[in-house]
Amino acid sequence: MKEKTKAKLEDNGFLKEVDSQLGGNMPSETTNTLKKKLGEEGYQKIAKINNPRLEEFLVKYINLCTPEKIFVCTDSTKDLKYIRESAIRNGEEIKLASEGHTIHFDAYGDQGRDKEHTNILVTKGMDLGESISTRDRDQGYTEVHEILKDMMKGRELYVRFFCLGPTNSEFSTPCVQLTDSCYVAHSEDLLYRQGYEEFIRQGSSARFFKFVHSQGEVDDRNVSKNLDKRRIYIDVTDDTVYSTNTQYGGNTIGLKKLAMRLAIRRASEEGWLTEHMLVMGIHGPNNRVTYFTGAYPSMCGKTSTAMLDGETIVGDDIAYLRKKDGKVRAVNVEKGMFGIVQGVNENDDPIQWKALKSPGEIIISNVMYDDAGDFYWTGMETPIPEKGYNHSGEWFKGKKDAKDKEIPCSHPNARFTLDLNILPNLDPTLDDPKGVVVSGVVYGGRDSDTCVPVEEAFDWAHGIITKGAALESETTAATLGKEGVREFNPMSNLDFLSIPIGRYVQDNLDFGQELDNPPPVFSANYFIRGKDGKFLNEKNDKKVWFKWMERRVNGEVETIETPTGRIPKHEDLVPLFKNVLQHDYTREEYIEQFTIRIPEHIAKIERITKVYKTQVPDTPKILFDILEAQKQRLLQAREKHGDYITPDKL
Ligand code: SPV
Ligand code: MN
Repeated sequence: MKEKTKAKLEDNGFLKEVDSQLGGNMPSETTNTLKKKLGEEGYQKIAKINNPRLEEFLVKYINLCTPEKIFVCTDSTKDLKYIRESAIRNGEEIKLASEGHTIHFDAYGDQGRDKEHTNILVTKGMDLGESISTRDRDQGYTEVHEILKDMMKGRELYVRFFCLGPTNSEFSTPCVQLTDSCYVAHSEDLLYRQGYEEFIRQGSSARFFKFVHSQGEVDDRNVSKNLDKRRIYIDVTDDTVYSTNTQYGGNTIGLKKLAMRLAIRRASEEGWLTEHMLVMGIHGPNNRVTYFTGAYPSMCGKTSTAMLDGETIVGDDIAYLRKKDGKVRAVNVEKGMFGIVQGVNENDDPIQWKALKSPGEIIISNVMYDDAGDFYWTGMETPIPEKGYNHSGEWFKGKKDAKDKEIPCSHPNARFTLDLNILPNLDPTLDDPKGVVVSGVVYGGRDSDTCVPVEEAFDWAHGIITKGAALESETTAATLGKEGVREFNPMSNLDFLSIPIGRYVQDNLDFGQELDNPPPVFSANYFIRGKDGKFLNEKNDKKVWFKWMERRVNGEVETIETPTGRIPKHEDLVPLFKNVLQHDYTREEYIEQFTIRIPEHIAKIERITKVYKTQVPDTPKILFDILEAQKQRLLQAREKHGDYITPDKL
């Protein structure tokens, strides 16, 4: 790969030399094509970047997709305005009553990530294991290039430059996005740092990621028509991702989950980590701010955690982690939020609520709006009109789809897209090129019957294995398919892995090496239920868990040791519940929430061991050792105290 690139660069240098020997600046074929297709202004924008590989890429896809028009977007406000206005002009977004708010719809059935048609393209000998969805590169490449042929005919192509991570930083990864969707181009403005200048800064040696997206034919509602030809192919051999016949952000916004697959691989090669993690500052006593990262599967409370009232957000979805001077440093790969709307209400999510209810640049997708231009969603806890327009077209209460399924007012995976800079709780470190020092790492899943609400691991390896690599979660509407099925989801990152799981687990273990003090690792579970099936916690109890973890990593509270880790003491939680939530936290609540459930834990260890034994051939041996040791501790504790052990017994 590197050799190839070098050869290309040399070729180009050679051509330039020949040009000059011929007595002038005879333009190459690439230059000629670009000039012809982009016009002088567009061409000059590209020429300024001066990157032959970028130019070749552009020419290749312009020639293949044959757009009618091409707009090269720099970081200028004029160019960004053009994108925003085009989204309205061509109907991909509709203005709502509130200033700056627009609504976008995806086709019915295109409201989540399409796992089935999202594949990593692999060459011979590249075995990612059976849990990662792959396709033969030659076949996938050929298929998607056939789909892309003339796909932008009659349409405008937007060429966009962004940077993953802060600019001017070790973390910076330049990206180029080609898309014929203004909604995608506009969403990326809100979600990512502008990267045109970063491309110029990094010069012709830059390693950059490339994305080609076409929404394909659209119907009269401007939604993708040919969902059967929806394909998302990640070519890890060439740092390129193709996405066709879809609009849902998780399938189309190249820099989000598509880039994440490329970055996971790159991180693995270079010894750092790309994680499905929030980054946030927890505010302790005396203005102390302690930073945590947290990995949660989609729709399991990651954004609502990052947005906790009283704390500050660095990021809510994807983080890059690097080791620096014996410490872990993290950045938010993004600078915006693609958050879930469902369930956002004034009481539980005051900051999101206010953002959604105030003027400001926000794209809302797949909710319901009415003739007055107001919009509504399930779980907003204020009255919802009986009719309006939503992702199914004209909507009325009780409307059913072709499969006789009732269509809710908003889709459960309806999203809002905003720039974090409009939020009052934005942490000042967002764009710090060095990132923040991470003092704690949290893994959380949707687990109704096993893990306590919060628990610290014994050490880095124990945390990575029992809390990260053993993570399970019940499926949600973030992906197409059945909801509520318990699935193995290591580090909440399974959907995005582009390297074998065993190697990924080993990378995480290795990451803890050479650190002065690896950050403590915790598990969080917001979804534990009691015997009657009811949730044992309120939505906002997580505020207390984070305040407790902040105290803990600063050495201010003690713990009770259980077979699975270290849990808080009741006496430390009482004042936190009182101060943060004005709640008198009783001993009974504590006992029920923090009872160690031995049979469920043993069953979990057996499930996880089986998955690794049968599906992950390159599992590090230490994973089995750590799980087995945990099982033995559980069995011993059971001998002594029975199946369900209340914390007062320990
Ligand atoms: C997720 O599903 O984890 C998201 C939204 O953050 S998506 O862009 O679909 O990945
Ligand atoms: Mn996510």
